Amino acid sequence: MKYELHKTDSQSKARAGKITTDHGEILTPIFMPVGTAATVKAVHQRELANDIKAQIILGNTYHLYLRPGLDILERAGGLHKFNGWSGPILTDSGGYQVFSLKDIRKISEEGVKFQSHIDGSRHLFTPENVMDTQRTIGADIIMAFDECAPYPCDYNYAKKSMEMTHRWLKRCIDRFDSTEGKYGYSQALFPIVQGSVYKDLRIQSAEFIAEQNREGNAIGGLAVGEPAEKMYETIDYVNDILPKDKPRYLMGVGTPENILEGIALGIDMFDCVMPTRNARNGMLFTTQGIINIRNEKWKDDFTAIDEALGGYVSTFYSKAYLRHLVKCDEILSAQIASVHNLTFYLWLVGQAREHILAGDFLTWKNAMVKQVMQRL
Ligand code: PRF
Repeated sequence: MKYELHKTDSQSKARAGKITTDHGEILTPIFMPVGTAATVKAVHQRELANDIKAQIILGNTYHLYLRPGLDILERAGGLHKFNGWSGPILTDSGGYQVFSLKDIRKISEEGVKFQSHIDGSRHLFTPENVMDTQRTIGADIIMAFDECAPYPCDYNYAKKSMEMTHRWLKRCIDRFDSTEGKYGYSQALFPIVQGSVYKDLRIQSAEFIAEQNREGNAIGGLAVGEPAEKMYETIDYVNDILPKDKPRYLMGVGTPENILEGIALGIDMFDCVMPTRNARNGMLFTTQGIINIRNEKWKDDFTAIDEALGGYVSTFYSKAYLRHLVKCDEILSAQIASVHNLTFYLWLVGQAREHILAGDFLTWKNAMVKQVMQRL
């Protein structure tokens, strides 16, 4: 994997760059659609590539390990071959997913023992076996095994948790560097900054992560319930420490506003279930603002979902028709809304990139936050 920094904005910390993987190039800043179980829910690969113009998608180690399981993924020749997405893929390590199992997991120095949410079977994730699992899944970018501390979290817990995440990172690196990809292309390992909302811990963590000198770095443990201002403040000083010549990934974020503010603070990569999950609940993000398509006011609005956005589903289908499908619980509603929301998210980061290159990012960003976050 290679990262080229094309331009840093003069009025903010926003950056435009390019990541090159063995499965293709990613122009940054970028949003990565979430494909937890080897599918971006309700979206075909052809739509992802041609309509949404996704450049990289995400998969989850936890879910893929449980189903279809490593034997099937290895026999398929890895996740790209299995699901037919031939572009870059990133897998999250399962750190975050197993911690959300709360009552059915136990954390120790060794790793995390947990019970499957599907059949209650017992499993152990360790930094070592999570590296092996991500080798088998075969993502281009794989994530270190970390603990995402809950919010709120007392200082002592946050400190112990961060220190364990650092020790786990060393174990991840040892295992990763002593193994190879199974399918003939290279993989990169990104470490994750933790430290909850405590400035001294975050600085210590960012310094430790930067020292490891991996191909890219991530910030975890944010967007877990803390106020947005706290999140921005944290990103700001962490990014001052993370190397400039490597991509920075803010995990699990967020709303269009969070993404634009994150870009302004020097983040290059984002992922979030919001565009797809909210789509399935009837919430649409558009170039003009946010729509709850279930609302009575759209019942006879025969205009396109989002004329200004362009793209097939957003201009072909009307708001009234989509509202009708949603009210009838038709599965096509989930498809249309998911493709639309993802098209919007990819458009937003693409526009951000163009404005960084053009030199007017900050004024564009401030106007765009207001425009796209208003409720219609
Ligand atoms: N760690 C990992 N994945 C994550 C997070 C984290 O802290 C978050 C936090 N927003 C989302 N996804 N491994």
